[in-house]
Amino acid sequence: MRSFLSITPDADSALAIERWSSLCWPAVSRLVPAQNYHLTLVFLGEINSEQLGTLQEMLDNVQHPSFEMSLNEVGYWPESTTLWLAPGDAPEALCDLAVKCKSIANRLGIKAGKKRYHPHLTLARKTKTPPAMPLIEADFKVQFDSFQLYQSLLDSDGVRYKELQSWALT
Ligand code: 2AM
Repeated sequence: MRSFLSITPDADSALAIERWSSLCWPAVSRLVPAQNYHLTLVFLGEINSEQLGTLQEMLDNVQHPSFEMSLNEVGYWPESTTLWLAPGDAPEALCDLAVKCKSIANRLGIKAGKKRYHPHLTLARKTKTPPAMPLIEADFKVQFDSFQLYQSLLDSDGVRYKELQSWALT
């Protein structure tokens, strides 16, 4: 099962971001829909059912505070042709949570990669040309009170993320 841990904006924030994104990039055909918005904490890749059970038990013991974050920076990675929205200043609480999740993944034998953590919400993938920078500035203040384990599924409509479990940030 292909899976990842992430934080997810609440429905109102996600819709506001989606409205803004479709106003800024009306010509981009591959804009990610609001229901797929998330910021990955750690990408786990393929995990088996035994790893899944242990992972869930370990995550049950995570104690972490909730936090607010401003999503106010837009960028484009040419290598992955990804247009993204990110916190200009990532809160320590987010980075610490990502470290905790990565360390749990490592303890499970999942190689979570050595790349520097760049928290981001993907707005579009596989854009043919780099989209123009937005005319409307981004500044979305979002409160994160939980984090989630998702399964990534590929069906005829494209990629779909199924929430398997959510844990409260308190
Ligand atoms: P992305 O949004 O920049 O593509 C599910 O695929 C999530 O895990 C996405 O947010 C994706 O980031 C992230 N991710 C991180 N490493 C990945 C990898 N090696 N393969 C696929 N997705 C990865």
